[in-house]
Amino acid sequence: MAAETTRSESTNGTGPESNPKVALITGITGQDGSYLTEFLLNKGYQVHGLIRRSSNFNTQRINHIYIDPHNAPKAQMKLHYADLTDASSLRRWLDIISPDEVYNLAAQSHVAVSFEIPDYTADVVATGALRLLEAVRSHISATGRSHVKYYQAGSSEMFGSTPPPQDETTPFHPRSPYAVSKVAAHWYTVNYREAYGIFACNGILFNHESPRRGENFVTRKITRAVGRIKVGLQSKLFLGNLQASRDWGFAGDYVEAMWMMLQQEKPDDYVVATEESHTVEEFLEVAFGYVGLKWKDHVVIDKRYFRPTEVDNLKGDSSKARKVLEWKPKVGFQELVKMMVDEDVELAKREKVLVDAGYMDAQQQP
Ligand code: NDP
Ligand code: GDR
Repeated sequence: MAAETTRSESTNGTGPESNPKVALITGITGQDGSYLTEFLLNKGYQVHGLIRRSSNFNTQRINHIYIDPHNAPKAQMKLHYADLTDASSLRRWLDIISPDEVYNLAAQSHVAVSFEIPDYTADVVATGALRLLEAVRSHISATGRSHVKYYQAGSSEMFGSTPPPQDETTPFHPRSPYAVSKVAAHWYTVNYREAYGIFACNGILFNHESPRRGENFVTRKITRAVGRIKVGLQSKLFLGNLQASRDWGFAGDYVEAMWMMLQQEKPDDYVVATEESHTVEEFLEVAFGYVGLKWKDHVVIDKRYFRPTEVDNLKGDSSKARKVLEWKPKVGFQELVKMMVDEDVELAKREKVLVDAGYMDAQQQP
């Protein structure tokens, strides 16, 4: 991808003559950010993404849609440096970009890691959402742009130990620093809606996966291992609790629901889920079975992957989203697992070429 100066210097806040809608996305480099960007570009939006500084490029998931504004001044996706821990950067970009819709997807999103770095997780996930809401509020107050809409990436983790099925009325009982922080972000969003009349919505999304899922979430960890075991690059897969149940959908379907929430007449909160739940063990069965392997020959339980407090069973009731938004998932569980395995077998084959040519160690993962 192009040099960093290109990204931070690229914005003048003016759209092309056709006057497209303008979206601002935090967390654009993540799984959901990449699918949401593709979705909004297809709808004709101009998309601005806030990315954080990293010593390595962190834009792999959006490289395929990035056009250097030096080459194409009207490139419809632009990237800018900011951070949810830096309030001034959020307000500055809001003023420069003047978005119609703001999607707050940025997070330290790994539940287990949140037990290791709780302060940081709270700072980004809870206070970060507050900083962005406050930036939106003060931007509206200074400019009168009261039509700006805000989406908050809420999570089924907020339900924690409350038994399924979980819907918008289910009490929260969060079980990790990450989940507690998401509960705070949820209520900040409700409060800014009630106190200032901001069009702010909480999407309470259940787990959603894809071939772009981070490699240390359990689904992708499994499908990466299946690919590598299939081509002979790996033999063991170390996992924690196999009995946890999750309502797993496809990320591509879920970003559509985010957008739909912001197209309604009134702001509200919605659960987004497939309404089907499977254990990690069932995921293993389908993923290994699909390529003719037996998971029990390869999986080793490692206590280090157990969490101090676990969320045992999540299964959403998304009746409200299905009725009001007319949203429903298109990709089912089996199809999702197969899609991820197919992509990861291809990825492993490419790794194998590098290993066989002596360019990569089999233990290494690019
Ligand atoms: P990812 O972990 O894939 O992406 C997180 C994004 O946040 C990345 O772009 C990351 O940047 C960015 N980020 C992290 N810290 C900061 C920071 N301090 N300042 C600015 N940006 C930061 O998450 P997903 O795409 O899977 O999820 C999107 C959102 O939805 C998250 O808020 C997540 O908590 C929430 N969610 C996800 C669900 C799921 O199943 N995927 C379900 C429910 C909610 P970088 O690339 O540099 O790391
Ligand atoms: P989750 O996703 O915690 O639901 O959060 P994750 O894939 O990390 O865990 C799902 C379940 O699998 C069990 N598990 C393991 N998990 C990981 N990561 N690694 C392992 O080796 C392993 N072995 C077993 C876990 O204990 C857990 O029960 C995701 C994130 O995307 C959040 O940001 C989001 O809010 C929620 O989904 C909804």
